[in-house]
Parts: sequence; C-alpha cells; structure tokens
Amino acid sequence: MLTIYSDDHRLHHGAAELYRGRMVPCFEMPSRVDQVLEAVRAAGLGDVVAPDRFDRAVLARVHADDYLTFLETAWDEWTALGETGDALPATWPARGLRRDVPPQHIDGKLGFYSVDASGPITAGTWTAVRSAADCALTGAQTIAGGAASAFALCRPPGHHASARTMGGFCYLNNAALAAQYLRDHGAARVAVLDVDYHHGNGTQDIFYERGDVYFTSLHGDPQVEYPYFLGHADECGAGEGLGANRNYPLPWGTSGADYLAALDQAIAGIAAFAPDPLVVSLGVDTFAEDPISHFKLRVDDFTAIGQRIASLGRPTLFVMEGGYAVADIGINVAAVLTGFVAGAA
Ligand code: Q9C
Ligand code: ZN
Repeated sequence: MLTIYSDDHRLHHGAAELYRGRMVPCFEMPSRVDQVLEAVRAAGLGDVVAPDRFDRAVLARVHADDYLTFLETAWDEWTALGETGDALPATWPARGLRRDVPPQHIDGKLGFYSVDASGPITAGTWTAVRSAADCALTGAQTIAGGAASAFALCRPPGHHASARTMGGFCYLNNAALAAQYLRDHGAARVAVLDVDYHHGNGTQDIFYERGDVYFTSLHGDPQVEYPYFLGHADECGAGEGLGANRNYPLPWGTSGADYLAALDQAIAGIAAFAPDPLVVSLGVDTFAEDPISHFKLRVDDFTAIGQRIASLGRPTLFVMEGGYAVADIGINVAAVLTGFVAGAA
C-alpha cells in the first residue's frame, strides 16, 4: 500500500486552542504525523511518496471560491492588523444574525467561515492545508489508476470542514476532495466510511443531497460530543441523497466489541450501496487513551477494523483524520492498515 505524505504539514503548528474557557496547547500537533509515518515505515507497508500538486479548480469541486480565497488570504489580513500570533475567530453568525453577507474585516471573516475556535490559522497553515489536500487527491488518483489501496497521510485533518466552513482542526475536507475526484475520474458511486471518534459533519454536509456519494459514520453521540450539532441517527440524506447517509452515534464508554458490532452494520450499508471505490476517514481518536475522547478501543480493535473494511473487497483510500494520543497514534493507524492488508489477502 502506497503512503502519500508531505513534510509541509510541519508549517501548520498552532500554539493554542480555546478549550473549556482556557487557551490550551493545540491537541492537533505535528508530532502526530511523525509517529504515524514512523509506524507505517516500521510495518513495511510500502513506499512513501510525495503528493502531486492539484489545481485550485480541483479544490473548487468541493469548496466555495470565496472560502478558498479566505483561506489563502487570512494570514496576511490578520498580520496587517499588527498581530503576530495565530489567527482565531471569536464571533459567529448564530441564530438571529445574517449569514448571507460575508464581512470585510478579518475578525468578521474568521467567524463567518468557521464553527469554533479550535483551529488557528498560522503563517504556514494554507501551505500545509493545500499539501494535505494534495496528499488525498494523489491517493485518489492512485486508486483511479487501478491501485487496490492507498494511504493519504494528511495533516491537518479534514472531515469537519464543509464547503464553506472550517472547524474541529479542519480547513479543507481531504476525504471529500478525494471522493469527488474519484467521481470525476470514472467511479459512478463512491462510499465514505468515517471511523474517526467525531462525526464527520463536513463530509456529511457536502454530500447530503447527493445519491452518488454514500456517507456513513460511527462516532460519539452529538448529544454529548463535538461537533454537537450534526451526526444524529435520523439524518438519512435529502432529495437525491435520501438513503445515502447513515449515522451511528455511540455512547461514551463504547467498547471495542460494541464498536465492531456497529461497524458491521455500517459495512452492510456500504455493501448494499455497492460503491466502486471506498474512502475511509481514518481517525484513531476512538482509542481508550485518547485525551479528548471517550471510547475504549485497543490496538487489536484497530486491526479488526482494517480486516472488516477489507471484507468489502473495494479499492480503498484511507485518509488520515484525528487521533491525539500521540504515543500510540502510529501503532493504532498501522494496525488498521495492516489489518486491511491481511484481510484483503
Ligand atoms: N470538549 C478531529 O478529530 N474540540 N477533530 C473538542 C471537546 C474539537 C476533533 C472539544 C475536536 C475536533 C479531526
Ligand atoms: Zn476526531
């Protein structure tokens, strides 16, 4: 299995995020990906290659033009205020406020194009974000070219980003870009399986009214878990997409056994949809020792996840999402990927 990776991720290193009323060091840090790269190499999974560069027009297949412009220019507009630290939003267009007029001031833009204050914009954020998207798109290109599997080692992650909104450490939706690329290059039907601990609200929103991309997610119940405002079981898609969205919200404390039982249901849903390729939003923040999550999975459960995904027998692109137990993130990701390879053999 080819791994696609860029050192550019290092250029995105926010100092702090707003967490329970305090500014705390960012959970989403460069060492996460260093650990994964090392574990992937140690597992002998296959070559590690740099991504190709894709045009802005490819990003615009998923993201709004004004949002891309915002991401490209936010740091310069922020530093023009005289600020030298990271850019973070602080005011949002919630109920009772207009959201049809993008503000001109960068403080207003930051709120207009975000849902929370978890993801700073730094000097190198756009370069890193763009390269992460290139990793996912290169992975999709590899699958479109006939590969059985690939691993896009993206950082920052993407599944909380929607067409026009950043949030939850995410800026561009790497998995959605990959799924759209596959649709644009020969695949009639694509499924996205999201196993990150958090609901993939961005991916769901992007494809919610489409019948050609099936989205299914297992995650902490949004009643008690970020992103709080999407990811319920009654969200089944709309219009042409009715029936092509399936959520499995699970309680705090979910064990590996209970998780795998829900995964079997999600996988049955994917099999019934009969996609050409599969995109997996691969977060390992379901790990028992994750510092911001509440599931109880252990390394053997991650191997089992990979094996079950392989049982679908589809060309599969894994896209890196969350996982914040840095000491174990590499082992857990490698377990999923080696489980997949073993299951596919
Ligand atoms: N008390 C990903 O895993 N902060 N993003 C949650 C909960 C945001 C996670 C705070 C978590 C985002 C890609
Ligand atoms: Zn997550």
